[in-house]
Amino acid sequence: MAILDILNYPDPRLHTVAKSVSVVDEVIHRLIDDMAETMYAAPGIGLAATQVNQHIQLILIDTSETKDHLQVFINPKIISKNGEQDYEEGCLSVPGVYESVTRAEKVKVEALDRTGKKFILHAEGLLSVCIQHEIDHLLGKVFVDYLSPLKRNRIRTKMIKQQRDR
Ligand code: GNR
Ligand code: NI
Repeated sequence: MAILDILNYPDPRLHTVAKSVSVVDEVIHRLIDDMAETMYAAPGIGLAATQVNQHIQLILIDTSETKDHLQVFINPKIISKNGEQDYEEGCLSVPGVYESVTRAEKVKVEALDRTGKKFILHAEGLLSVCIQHEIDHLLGKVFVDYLSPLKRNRIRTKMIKQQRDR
């Protein structure tokens, strides 16, 4: 396994739209293993392939306390959503920034698991927030895109300075 580099905002590659996965083969399995190691090491509760510069529809999530409930979503699609919730979000690609974002309260998601089998999941609370945050990455969207242009520009400047001074 290997720890992969995570793209940092405002890297333009974070705005790439991911392609769907046609076959769940050993190449995908290798990427899943490396992304899992990367996510747990960060540490984060989710990771989208976009963040490690792999532009395919693959996301990993583990919102468990014990960090032993890895959930893999290939070609995830939100088939229904309802309600609203505000959550203070963070992102491994925007380190040190936490801002409130309004999203759906509950989502119903259809995806393939790591064996290529289709499943449907009903999520609410943090898991629902995380699924929506990760699917946004696959669409080339980062949570700061929901903030005002003023806030977003302040974050952009802060990130550029942070990366320059590292
Ligand atoms: O680790 C993460 N924590 C988090 C907290 C609130 C809302 C969303 C997230 S996802 C984030 C990991 C990440 O950047 N995934 O793309
Ligand atoms: Ni993120």
